[in-house]
Amino acid sequence: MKVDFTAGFEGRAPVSGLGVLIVGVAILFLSSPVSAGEKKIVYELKQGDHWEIYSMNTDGTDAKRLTHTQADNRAPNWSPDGSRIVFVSERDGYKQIYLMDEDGSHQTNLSRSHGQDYNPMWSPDGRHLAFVSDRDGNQEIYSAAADGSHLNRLTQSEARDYSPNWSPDGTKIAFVSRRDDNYEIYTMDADGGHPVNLTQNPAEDGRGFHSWSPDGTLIAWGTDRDMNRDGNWEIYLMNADGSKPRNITRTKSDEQMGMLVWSPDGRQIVFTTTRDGNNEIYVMNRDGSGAKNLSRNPAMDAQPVWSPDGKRIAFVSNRDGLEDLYVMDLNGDHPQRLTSGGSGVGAPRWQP
Ligand SMILES: [Ca+2]
Ligand SMILES: [Ca+2]
Ligand SMILES: [Ca+2]
Repeated sequence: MKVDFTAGFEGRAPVSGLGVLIVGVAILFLSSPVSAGEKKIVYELKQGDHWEIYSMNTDGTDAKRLTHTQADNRAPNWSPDGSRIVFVSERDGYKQIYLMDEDGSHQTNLSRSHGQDYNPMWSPDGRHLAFVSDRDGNQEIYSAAADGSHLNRLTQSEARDYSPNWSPDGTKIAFVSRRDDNYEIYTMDADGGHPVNLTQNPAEDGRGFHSWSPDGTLIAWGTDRDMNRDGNWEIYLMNADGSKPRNITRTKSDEQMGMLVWSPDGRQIVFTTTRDGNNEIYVMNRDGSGAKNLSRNPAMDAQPVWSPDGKRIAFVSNRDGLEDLYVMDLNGDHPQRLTSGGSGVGAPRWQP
């Protein structure tokens, strides 16, 4: 009999007894210090006409509301050490980058502009944030230290520059721009130097998503460059310097693909696709082989994120009528609903 101690440990209230104590101690020894202990999921929940940010345990217990404004608070994401949460708040009348501690305390406006500031991304060391702002007239990428100091404009083009993504070693930022008249993926140094067009193709590259592999050697992205071949979007992979672009999905179905997330060990990619007639969550090996439908449900299944141990996936679905948050095993088994009662839910992020 296969027993998943980790799921049992995280998913149930503590039970007294020597056996449980021994198992608990064994788990503490078997786990890395980072993954030991109870993790949380942070997410956005729509209440009435606006969104607030909540956190809860990964079994759905102990849901806590962290923001209390009558304006939208959205897109939460954990600092790499799991102690703070960045999010986008409209409490000041326009989108601003806010930070708070894990328990919702010390909510502060980091971006402090009169433009729209959004899409905050933590640097891997947690010391900086990159984000998008239109404060200077069009979309540019900025960075700031996590205390709001050292604001730095990183891009300088009349076109849209957006979707910043730090390389895992923190030295570069990948982003999408239309500066060369169509959507391309670029990288630049973390201080904005040396922008390089990696894709150089008349198709729309990275308009939907792009993502570094955890080891920093590869970038996966969505593109329609095969429209003339079979008329649909594909996921491509290239080396981090732009060399060797290759189509790893190679499907013929007329599908929409939404989101792409690497597994923590970098061996697999989870993505969403409509290839089976409705939005489903798929996993594949990083060379595109072994593609498998995990959600297997005629309802909308979207916004997948991996647990830090790579064993489970949190996602959003309306399979029970309303949008709710779910977790399932990596093979798609044991889907469990975690939320209920909101008029919308999104942006789940697992605590590192
Ligand atoms: Ca620009
Ligand atoms: Ca292009
Ligand atoms: Ca589905």
